[in-house]
Amino acid sequence: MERTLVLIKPDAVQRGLVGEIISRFEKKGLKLVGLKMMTLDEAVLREHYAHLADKPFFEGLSNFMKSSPVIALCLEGLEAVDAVRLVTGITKAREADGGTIRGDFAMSVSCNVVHASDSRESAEKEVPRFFNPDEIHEYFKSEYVHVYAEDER
Ligand code: IDP
Ligand code: MG
Repeated sequence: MERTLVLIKPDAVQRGLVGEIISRFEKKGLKLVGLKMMTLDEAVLREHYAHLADKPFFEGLSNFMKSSPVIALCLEGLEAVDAVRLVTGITKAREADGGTIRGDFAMSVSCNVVHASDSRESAEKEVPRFFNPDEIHEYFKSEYVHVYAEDER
């Protein structure tokens, strides 16, 4: 099973959407294996958004991401990286499909309520960026019997 990183961003924390967002991922059938609230600093944001460091909006993005705590989630499931990105919706939230988290809860390209790893390679770097090994919990989830067919488990 694959693992991926989600950050519930400061706008969602401020707007009281944390429970709803976690619920969407749970209802999809993803397994929550890590969860914590954290306040991000400049160093982690520079690393996390290195691909955007030369963009004019980087400073604004960084200030936004530091403006309140975020909730970090590690989610596990079959092809979880792509499944979580689908549930998340596209970056420009006002154009994101209805039914996705960004499509249903956001209007902004910047304040788009969640971050989700965009590939397996990103997820493999991003999960350890936000979670120590002892903060990831391995456990049996009985629901898997119904979430997946036998040959998918
Ligand atoms: P993603 O979050 O959908 O993977 P990325 O291109 O990796 O999108 O951008 C990371 C984050 O940077 C976005 O989620 C958004 O918060 C912010 N961002 C991306 N493009 C813009 C922009 O054009 N203006 C302002 N903020 C942006
Ligand atoms: Mg991205």
